[in-house]
Amino acid sequence: MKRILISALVLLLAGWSMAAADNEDGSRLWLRLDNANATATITGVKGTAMTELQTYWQGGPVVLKRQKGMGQDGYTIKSQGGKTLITAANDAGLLYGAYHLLRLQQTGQSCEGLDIKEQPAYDLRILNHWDNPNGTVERGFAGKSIFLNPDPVRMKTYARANASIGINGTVLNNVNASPQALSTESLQKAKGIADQLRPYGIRVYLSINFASPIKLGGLKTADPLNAEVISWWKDKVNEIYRLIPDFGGFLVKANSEGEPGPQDFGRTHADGANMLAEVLRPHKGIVMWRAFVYAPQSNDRANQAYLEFMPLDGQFADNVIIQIKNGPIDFQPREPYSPLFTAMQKTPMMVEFQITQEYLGAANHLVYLAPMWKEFFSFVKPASLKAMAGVANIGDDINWCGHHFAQANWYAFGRLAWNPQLSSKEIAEEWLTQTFSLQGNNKSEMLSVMLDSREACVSYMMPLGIHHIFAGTHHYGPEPWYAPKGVRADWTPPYYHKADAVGLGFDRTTTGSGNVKQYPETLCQLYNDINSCPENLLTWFHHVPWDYRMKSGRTFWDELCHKYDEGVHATRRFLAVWDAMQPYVDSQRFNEVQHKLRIQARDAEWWRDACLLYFQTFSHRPIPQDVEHPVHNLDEMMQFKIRIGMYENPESGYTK
Ligand code: GCV
Repeated sequence: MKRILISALVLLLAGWSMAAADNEDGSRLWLRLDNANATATITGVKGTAMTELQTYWQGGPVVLKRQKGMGQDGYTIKSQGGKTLITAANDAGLLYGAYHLLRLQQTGQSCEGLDIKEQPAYDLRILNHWDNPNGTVERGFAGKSIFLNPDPVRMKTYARANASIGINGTVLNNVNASPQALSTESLQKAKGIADQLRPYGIRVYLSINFASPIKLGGLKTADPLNAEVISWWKDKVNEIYRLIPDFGGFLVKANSEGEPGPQDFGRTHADGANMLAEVLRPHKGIVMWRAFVYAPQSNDRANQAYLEFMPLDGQFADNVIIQIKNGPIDFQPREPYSPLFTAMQKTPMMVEFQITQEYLGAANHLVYLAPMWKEFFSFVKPASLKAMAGVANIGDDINWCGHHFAQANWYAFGRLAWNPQLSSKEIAEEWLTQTFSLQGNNKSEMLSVMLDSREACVSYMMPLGIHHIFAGTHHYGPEPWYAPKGVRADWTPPYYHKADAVGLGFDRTTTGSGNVKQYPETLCQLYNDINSCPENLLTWFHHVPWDYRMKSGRTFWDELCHKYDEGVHATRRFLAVWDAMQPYVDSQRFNEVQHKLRIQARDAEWWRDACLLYFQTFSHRPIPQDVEHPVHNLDEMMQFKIRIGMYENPESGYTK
């Protein structure tokens, strides 16, 4: 009887632990570390690095030592006489070294005989939150802002997650900044957040509204050369530093999409940025001034940032960094790099990537973004940049990012900001191993899904250089026909695809908008000639005739149909691979990811059928026989609409 009871107890416990394993909700992100049984013997600096090691490190003694000679945030890890020695020039370096060690442990790598030296590529590795004072998140697909009512437990996980991948800065609010972001009440709140993030080496920054002196300060002007305005900013900045002594600085969206800026007062971007830079200088603060500008009257939006910023090259103060989106338009699934990066020679620059998937299926599509960012770095030398920013995909959803696999993009951003030389595969493998406990073939299969996912997304949304054919405003789903009366032309897809009886695509050659001339000579020549232009950017740079012969031997129209279809088939493969993971993944995360992959596969069909049927009204050519044919007609597809704002993720995608 006793034996039976014991067995029952064992079974009960086993059952309980299986149920526990069955219930992962993703809230621990990639930090699924078990508390260590033994406490490591640690000497050296105190603080977070020590606590993390004491709590999670399962190996022998670790010594943390500050040592001059290394660059900021860099560290070495060495195995020495039965101990592991982490040295760094600053505390943050020790913390990053500690996380490196824990990562080795968590990914099952050897922690013996270590001789590691790491130095981040950039001093500033920063997240940009597009969070509004009311808690909505612009282009946020994972719930409300985590900063609305900052929960200390969540803040701690947020800080740990960031520090574990080297992120050391965060902009708390939307670049479409409310003047209220600088009110005393908001600053008190920012102070509270800064206090929670500081122990993890993370500084806070704020986006500002350039007209704050008027809207918040009651002045008549926000002219950056006006003495009263400068004095208002000085007082405000002093107030900020009294509350947050290590405050990082300002992020500014000026004279862009209706936001105020120095041009409203007859001044230049340099006048505006430099005024703020001088005010911040005594506190060692910086200005990140965005180059995301475009005007409705321009014949090519892709030209605009270059035209506005090149004349100012060399005129910015040395604590201003120009923050440039990776592509010249706006975070499309594929863009060439923004030509400003290779043109500006005398101005510190940083790249802005978008981690949140505004244009890549929101939190419904599995799209691993590292390959896209690596593609950027294959054109722009990492060393030519000062820093890296990423628009966060984080919200108060229990799993932080809406889609479990979207966490990989947050992770990849941090890892690449630390070391842009890491491969997409290395990063994906690290993340996958830590986040899911998949082994061997299962892991390889899921890795291949992650690595193929960006190209698949390009194929089912916008192959061959097509861009910006999204549904109006919320940007979820296809609407290549969207062009309501009264809406600015450059906010409508026909401005970009220019489909007509001849062909498809935007002529940006020397005889078109001239955009190719903004690139260095060799690239200019490459892109300018339709025969040498890479096919994955063909309609970005050329108006391509429907019967143009592609490298595959197919006509352009047939190739387009095949590409869309390939994208659809890829998403079905992703779903099939995931379905086979069921025995190896806890049920909650399995079901949630499966649900999203089903949406993605349906959405991919939606994209293909809507785009092909619509473009067919111009091409007048049949969809090839070996391409799956749409079951709905174009009118039916045009009637299907997703009704959401820009602050939410659609619960389901295409359901027709
Ligand atoms: C924060 C795009 C987005 C906007 C965003 C803007 C920007 O236009 O759709 O939501 O605004 O980029 O980056 O400033």
